[in-house]
Amino acid sequence: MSTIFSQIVAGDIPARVVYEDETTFAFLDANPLAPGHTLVIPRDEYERLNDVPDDVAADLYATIHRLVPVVEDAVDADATTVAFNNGEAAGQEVPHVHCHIVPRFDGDGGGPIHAVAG
Ligand code: DGP
Repeated sequence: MSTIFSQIVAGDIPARVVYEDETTFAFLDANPLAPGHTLVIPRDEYERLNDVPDDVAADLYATIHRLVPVVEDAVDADATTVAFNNGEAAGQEVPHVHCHIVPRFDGDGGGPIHAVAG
Protein backbone atom coordinates (compact mmCIF):
# COMPACT_ATOMS: atom_id res chain seq x y z
CA MET A 1 0.00 0.00 0.00
CA SER A 2 1.61 3.23 -1.10
CA THR A 3 1.37 6.44 0.88
CA ILE A 4 -1.11 9.11 -0.07
CA PHE A 5 1.84 11.19 -1.28
CA SER A 6 3.00 8.41 -3.61
CA GLN A 7 -0.51 8.34 -5.01
CA ILE A 8 -0.26 12.09 -5.62
CA VAL A 9 3.11 11.62 -7.38
CA ALA A 10 1.55 8.87 -9.51
CA GLY A 11 -1.32 11.20 -10.45
CA ASP A 12 -3.91 8.93 -8.82
CA ILE A 13 -4.95 11.63 -6.34
CA PRO A 14 -5.25 15.23 -7.54
CA ALA A 15 -3.05 17.94 -6.09
CA ARG A 16 -1.90 21.43 -6.99
CA VAL A 17 1.57 20.58 -8.25
CA VAL A 18 4.13 23.35 -7.72
CA TYR A 19 7.29 21.69 -9.02
CA GLU A 20 8.63 18.32 -10.11
CA ASP A 21 11.86 16.80 -11.32
CA GLU A 22 13.39 13.33 -11.49
CA THR A 23 13.72 12.81 -7.76
CA THR A 24 11.57 15.42 -6.04
CA PHE A 25 8.01 16.69 -6.16
CA ALA A 26 6.19 19.65 -4.57
CA PHE A 27 2.50 20.44 -4.17
CA LEU A 28 0.19 22.61 -2.11
CA ASP A 29 -0.86 21.29 1.29
CA ALA A 30 -4.55 20.32 1.43
CA ASN A 31 -4.88 21.81 4.93
CA PRO A 32 -2.78 24.94 4.57
CA LEU A 33 -1.60 26.79 7.65
CA ALA A 34 -1.20 29.83 5.42
CA PRO A 35 -1.83 30.58 1.74
CA GLY A 36 0.90 28.95 -0.35
CA HIS A 37 1.74 26.25 2.23
CA THR A 38 3.79 23.83 0.14
CA LEU A 39 5.04 20.30 0.74
CA VAL A 40 8.29 19.09 -0.83
CA ILE A 41 8.86 15.34 -0.99
CA PRO A 42 11.16 12.78 -2.56
CA ARG A 43 9.28 10.93 -5.32
CA ASP A 44 10.22 7.66 -3.69
CA GLU A 45 8.84 6.66 -0.33
CA TYR A 46 11.04 7.04 2.72
CA GLU A 47 9.38 7.24 6.09
CA ARG A 48 11.95 9.26 7.99
CA LEU A 49 14.70 11.70 7.15
CA ASN A 50 17.45 9.25 7.99
CA ASP A 51 15.98 6.69 5.59
CA VAL A 52 16.67 9.06 2.68
CA PRO A 53 19.87 8.25 0.72
CA ASP A 54 22.45 11.04 0.54
CA ASP A 55 21.96 11.78 -3.15
CA VAL A 56 18.19 12.07 -2.78
CA ALA A 57 18.63 14.22 0.35
CA ALA A 58 20.84 16.58 -1.66
CA ASP A 59 18.20 16.82 -4.39
CA LEU A 60 15.49 17.37 -1.79
CA TYR A 61 17.44 20.21 -0.22
CA ALA A 62 18.12 21.74 -3.63
CA THR A 63 14.38 21.77 -4.38
CA ILE A 64 13.56 23.30 -0.99
CA HIS A 65 16.26 25.93 -1.55
CA ARG A 66 14.84 26.70 -4.98
CA LEU A 67 11.20 26.88 -3.87
CA VAL A 68 11.45 28.95 -0.67
CA PRO A 69 11.83 32.28 -2.51
CA VAL A 70 9.26 31.24 -5.10
CA VAL A 71 6.68 30.52 -2.39
CA GLU A 72 7.52 33.73 -0.54
CA ASP A 73 7.15 35.80 -3.70
CA ALA A 74 3.91 34.06 -4.71
CA VAL A 75 2.06 35.15 -1.57
CA ASP A 76 4.16 38.17 -0.64
CA ALA A 77 5.27 36.54 2.61
CA ASP A 78 7.71 38.18 5.04
CA ALA A 79 9.34 34.86 5.92
CA THR A 80 8.82 31.12 5.88
CA THR A 81 8.86 28.33 8.42
CA VAL A 82 10.65 25.41 6.74
CA ALA A 83 10.31 22.20 8.72
CA PHE A 84 9.97 18.44 8.82
CA ASN A 85 7.83 16.61 11.33
CA ASN A 86 10.12 13.59 11.60
CA GLY A 87 8.27 10.70 13.28
CA GLU A 88 4.83 10.23 14.77
CA ALA A 89 5.66 11.77 18.14
CA ALA A 90 6.73 14.91 16.30
CA GLY A 91 3.37 15.14 14.55
CA GLN A 92 4.23 13.31 11.32
CA GLU A 93 0.95 11.96 9.99
CA VAL A 94 1.99 10.83 6.52
CA PRO A 95 4.83 8.27 6.59
CA HIS A 96 6.53 9.72 3.52
CA VAL A 97 9.21 12.33 4.23
CA HIS A 98 7.88 15.82 3.52
CA CYS A 99 9.16 19.30 4.11
CA HIS A 100 6.65 22.00 4.99
CA ILE A 101 7.27 25.43 3.49
CA VAL A 102 4.84 27.63 5.42
CA PRO A 103 4.61 31.30 4.44
CA ARG A 104 4.83 33.62 7.43
CA PHE A 105 3.70 37.19 7.82
CA ASP A 106 4.75 39.91 10.24
CA GLY A 107 2.60 39.60 13.34
CA ASP A 108 0.92 36.31 12.34
CA GLY A 109 1.46 35.08 15.88
CA GLY A 110 2.47 31.50 15.05
CA GLY A 111 5.49 30.02 16.80
CA PRO A 112 8.03 28.01 14.81
CA ILE A 113 6.95 24.60 16.11
CA HIS A 114 3.22 25.18 16.35
CA ALA A 115 3.25 26.41 12.78
CA VAL A 116 3.69 22.84 11.53
CA ALA A 117 1.76 20.95 14.21
CA GLY A 118 -0.79 18.67 12.57
P1 DGP B 1 2.49 16.08 8.81
O1 DGP B 1 1.58 16.31 9.98
O2 DGP B 1 3.83 16.75 8.97
O3 DGP B 1 2.60 14.59 8.45
O4 DGP B 1 1.81 16.82 7.57
C1 DGP B 1 1.01 16.18 6.65
C2 DGP B 1 0.42 17.25 5.78
O5 DGP B 1 -0.07 16.64 4.61
C3 DGP B 1 -0.74 18.00 6.41
O6 DGP B 1 -0.37 19.38 6.53
C4 DGP B 1 -1.89 17.84 5.44
C5 DGP B 1 -1.23 17.31 4.19
N1 DGP B 1 -2.03 16.33 3.47
C6 DGP B 1 -2.52 15.17 3.95
N2 DGP B 1 -3.19 14.51 2.98
C7 DGP B 1 -3.10 15.27 1.86
C8 DGP B 1 -3.57 15.11 0.53
O7 DGP B 1 -4.23 14.13 0.15
N3 DGP B 1 -3.27 16.10 -0.35
C9 DGP B 1 -2.53 17.20 0.00
N4 DGP B 1 -2.30 18.10 -0.93
N5 DGP B 1 -2.06 17.36 1.25
C10 DGP B 1 -2.35 16.42 2.17
